[in-house]
Amino acid sequence: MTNKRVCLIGAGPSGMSVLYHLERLRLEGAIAPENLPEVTCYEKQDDCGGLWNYTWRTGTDEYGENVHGSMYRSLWSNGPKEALEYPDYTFEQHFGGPIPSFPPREALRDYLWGRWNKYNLKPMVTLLHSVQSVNFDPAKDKFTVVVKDLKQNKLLDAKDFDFVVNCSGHFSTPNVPYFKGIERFPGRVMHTHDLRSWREFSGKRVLVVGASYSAEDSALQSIKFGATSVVCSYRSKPMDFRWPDSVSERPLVTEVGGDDRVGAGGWARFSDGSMEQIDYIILATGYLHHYPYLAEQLRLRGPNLLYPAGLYKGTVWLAGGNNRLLYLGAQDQYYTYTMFDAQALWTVRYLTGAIQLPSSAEMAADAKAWVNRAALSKTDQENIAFQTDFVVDLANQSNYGYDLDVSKIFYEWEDHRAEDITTYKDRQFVSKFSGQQAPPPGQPFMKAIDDSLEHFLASCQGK
Ligand code: FAD
Ligand code: NA7
Repeated sequence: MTNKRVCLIGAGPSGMSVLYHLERLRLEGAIAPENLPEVTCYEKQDDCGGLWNYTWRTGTDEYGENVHGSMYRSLWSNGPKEALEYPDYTFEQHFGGPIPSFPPREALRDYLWGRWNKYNLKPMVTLLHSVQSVNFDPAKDKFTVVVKDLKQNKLLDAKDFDFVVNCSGHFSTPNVPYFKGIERFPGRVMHTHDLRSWREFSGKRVLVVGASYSAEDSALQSIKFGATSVVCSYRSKPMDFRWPDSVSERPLVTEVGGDDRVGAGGWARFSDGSMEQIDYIILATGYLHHYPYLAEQLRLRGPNLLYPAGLYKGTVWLAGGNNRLLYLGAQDQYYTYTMFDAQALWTVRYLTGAIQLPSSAEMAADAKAWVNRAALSKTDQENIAFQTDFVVDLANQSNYGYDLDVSKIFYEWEDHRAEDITTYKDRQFVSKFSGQQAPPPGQPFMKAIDDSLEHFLASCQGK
């Protein structure tokens, strides 16, 4: 009997956690050789890191692939680092001392790499290879995967796999709604996926559509970089933070327009009948589950939810009944790195035969119970409690070895956000795993411009 062959798609935090646990357990001798799967990890970018790799590119890349990156310059963590910290690799271990609770993107990327380098994972990833199609062949009882070598601009011969583990992320294909008149709007219209710098908003009046994390950050970053005003337009409910005076909220935009003459501005009308003069439109309207390379019957669809339907343990794709396609990180996210990590260890245990699946009926019932509970979960507190239970359940099932419940940190973080949305990233938390109290940041978030790791570390040491 040959060992199971696994196709792992994507080397962001989720995919790398799969490689991490597999290698860790292999080195610990915890997997019998006959149960050790043969994993091929394809990553279309030129490095591991997923969304945490910054790119200046937008649209398509040099190989004609859709640009994966949705992160912009000046991105500081939106949750406290203590809520995403790996218990077996703390920030203190990585940086050799305490750092503030809300690091910039480069610092978080550096931290991820520190953990991956423990097991020298990068050589296990086939970079610059984009998965083009995944089909399940019932006759062979295998997935057939076609991959493109981007550097050679060449489709490789199809390969057969027993399992596919999809870790391609779901904050990369923008959800772009239409608003009446938008094709005649005289200013720039962009989705947050394509945002790279905030400097162009200096001196401008900005409309932000959306009422979630990207909308919040767009409003604050625009103001931070000199926008004169920001109007946020919500579909369901306002964010309702204590905004600076230059930020306001309106119900849904119904029409936009303006004057085509050079230099003339635009306007937006809202469902309450009010109007605002605006120069730029930022669509902070979220992302689509979009897996065009997966065969129709294997594709997860739908909105960004805490528990997408049809996934046992939020992970095993139930439709079709072969249970050998897995999705990691497909959830809406409070927990991030540790949630992916618990999911990854669960996946590794399943791939190596340590976890056995129950019957199809039991799996469907289990998934449905989570879906039903998620539907009843409305407030931030309920959502955090829901995801905590989800993560802890995965961790318990996979014998993770640490209690990943950091709900108290999340509740406190929500309180800080409600107190003052402009200062919550200046607050400090205590690490559950190192016991370390974070120091205050070198500069408050609303004043910090240089987002480089070098500057961040220097400013920590200056404290
Ligand atoms: P991703 O990071 O998206 O990685 C997926 C990988 O799959 C990519 O490397 C991609 O190139 C690859 N891939 C995709 N398709 C293919 C293909 N066909 N073939 C081969 N490879 C493919 N989380 C936080 O914890 N804190 C934050 O502050 C935070 N800020 C965020 C800000 C923004 C603007 C966004 C969009 C997200 C943010 N997140 C944040 C959440 C983020 O989703 C997770 O932190 C994390 O990156 C998800 O990891 P992942 O591996 O599941 O997906
Ligand atoms: P989210 O959290 O999925 O939020 C999307 C927002 O966009 C949400 O407020 C939606 O309103 C709104 N939306 C979606 N479609 C429309 C239309 N048609 N009209 C108006 N508003 C709309 O995405 P984010 O980008 O904020 O965050 C994703 C990740 O990136 C997150 O993990 C962060 O860490 C960064 P709704 O409330 O559903 O009515």
